[in-house]
Amino acid sequence: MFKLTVHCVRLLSFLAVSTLLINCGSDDLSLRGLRGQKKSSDSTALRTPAGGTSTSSLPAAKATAAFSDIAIMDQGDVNFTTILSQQLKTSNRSLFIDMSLECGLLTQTTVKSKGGTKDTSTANAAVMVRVLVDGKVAAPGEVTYCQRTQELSATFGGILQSCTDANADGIILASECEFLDEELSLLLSTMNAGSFNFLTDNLASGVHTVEVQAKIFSSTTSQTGSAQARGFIGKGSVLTTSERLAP
Ligand SMILES: [Ca+2]
Repeated sequence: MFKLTVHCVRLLSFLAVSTLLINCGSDDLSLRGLRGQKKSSDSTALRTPAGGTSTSSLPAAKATAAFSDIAIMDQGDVNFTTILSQQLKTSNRSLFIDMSLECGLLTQTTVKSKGGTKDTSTANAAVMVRVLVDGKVAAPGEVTYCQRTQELSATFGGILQSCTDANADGIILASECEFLDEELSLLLSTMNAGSFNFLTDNLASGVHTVEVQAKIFSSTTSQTGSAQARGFIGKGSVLTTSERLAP
């Protein structure tokens, strides 16, 4: 029987001013066999540090798993923030951490142009993940789970509004006509799931803390038009296994 703790972390920062980390609490629940995972006699245990579990009471285990329903939405940047955390007691020196995450991007660009002037807008968004084991970054370091750069350019003549013979010479030139910008917009929003394997070795025997951290980066540029970029994180799961590496 696998003993799991599912904990829910929501990170809300809609206003791009500050981020608020809300721990939605943890509930112990038992799962009879994690889908796709081999059963073994090793107990699978998960404890959240916030739960105040005494590390001395943590049983030795070969694997631990955690699931989370995270919602990060931000107009600007979110620095590395812990989205999943677990502890594992092991005598092996190496930990393999398999982190799976739903990763979403929204990029929107609008260009406006008249009189043959080129206008360009760009939007760039990315979600990066890293894993800390006992506070140290596990290999291979920072990994990009999703990233997009969107650039939109246009050179328009403009929309003719009205013409007047301003200098009363009986001839109406283009310079005596009023044009409004022609406009073009493109919005892309995608969500994908991906996973990556992280590794740390040369650990001492004992209890180790694994923290998964995510970061959202976005940047935009525009001239006459406008642009926006956001990153999203959906559901995540992390499976940590303790193994003895071949020499
Ligand atoms: Ca004229």
